[in-house]
Amino acid sequence: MRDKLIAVCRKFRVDGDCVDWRAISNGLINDSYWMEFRKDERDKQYVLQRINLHVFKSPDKVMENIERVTDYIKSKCKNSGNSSKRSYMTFYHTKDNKNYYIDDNNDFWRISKYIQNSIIIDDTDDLDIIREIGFAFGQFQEKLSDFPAEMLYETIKDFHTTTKRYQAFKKSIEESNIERLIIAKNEIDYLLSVEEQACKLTIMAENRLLPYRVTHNDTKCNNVLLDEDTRKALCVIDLDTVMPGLVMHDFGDAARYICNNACEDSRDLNKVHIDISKFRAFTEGFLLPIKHTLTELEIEYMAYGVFVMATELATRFLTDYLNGDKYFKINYTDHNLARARCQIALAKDIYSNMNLMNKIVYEYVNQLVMAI
Ligand code: GN1
Ligand code: MG
Repeated sequence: MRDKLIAVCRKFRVDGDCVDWRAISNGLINDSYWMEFRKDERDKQYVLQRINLHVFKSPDKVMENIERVTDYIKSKCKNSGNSSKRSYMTFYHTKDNKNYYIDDNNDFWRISKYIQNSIIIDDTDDLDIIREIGFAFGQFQEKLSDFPAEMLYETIKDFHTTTKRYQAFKKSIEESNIERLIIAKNEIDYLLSVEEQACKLTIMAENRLLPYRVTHNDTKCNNVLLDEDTRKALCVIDLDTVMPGLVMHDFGDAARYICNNACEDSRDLNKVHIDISKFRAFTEGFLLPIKHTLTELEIEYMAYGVFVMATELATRFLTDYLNGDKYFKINYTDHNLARARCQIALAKDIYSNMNLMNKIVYEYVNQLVMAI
């Protein structure tokens, strides 16, 4: 493996000796590796990734989007007086000036600069870090608020079109093997029973009640790099799904992950609930950079977006379970079922906390901070 990875790095004109490497295990889609090379006694680190071609059908378009978005963010940072190279991603190019390389197996690779002294976290109880992660995603959206959305390809069609996710779910129910269908009966029944509520934002957007903005669309907290020492956010990463979407998608996806008292695939469902202190910290951070840009309906449905994203993802995990685990990487046989169960438990808890969560959103929009 090591030799293969080194050979790919060479295509991007990385030279020197490879002195260390390891697989980076987070992420359910692409394969990622940290690589270190030494040249003239200086060490340089990189992140090499193999793109999942089952998920991304036109990876060259993904890379075109990424080039445009990273260039834009870079110029925004510079114009605002932030010249730190740690606040944006840098991708390397091959000899023929492409920011990707396709090998003899038709595997699709890209390589970016490893940002020094950066860490990612998968979960945390530290409210300052949670606020910071909220701020990073809010600011990311704010930075791209005047980016021409028509310049972006739709890298995964209908990624957060919940109605389409439900169509795929229903098809998987029809085509599933009977054993899995029986095992997942309760989960299927629940998700079908909330279809209308889950699809509400998609329908509102289609009726032009909610605006499409340039959104990240995959706002798990491990897609924010933090400074190892200060724990301040440096840079938002994993830009594969940056495309037009709803602000509640980014808010909701991040909050359903970081404010869950348990991890995304927890099998201890008693532990799964939305932690209101975390939700408060996240909301404060996320809304600060963008609250002045939001419409009344966006504010009204912001917390609702957390329910929608938990439900949509539960539907996606269960669809994949019924389809025989073709989309998300799994670590054991019923992993996708466990993930779906966890997101369903979370969705139910979010639904019962909706009034309180709405109240918190309005507090931060109006900048009234009250202790609960
Ligand atoms: C996938 O690979 P990762 O962790 O960045 C998925 C997201 C899901 C997430 C669930 C392109 O993201 O939509 O929310 O898993 N990305 C894609 O953990 O489908
Ligand atoms: Mg991703």
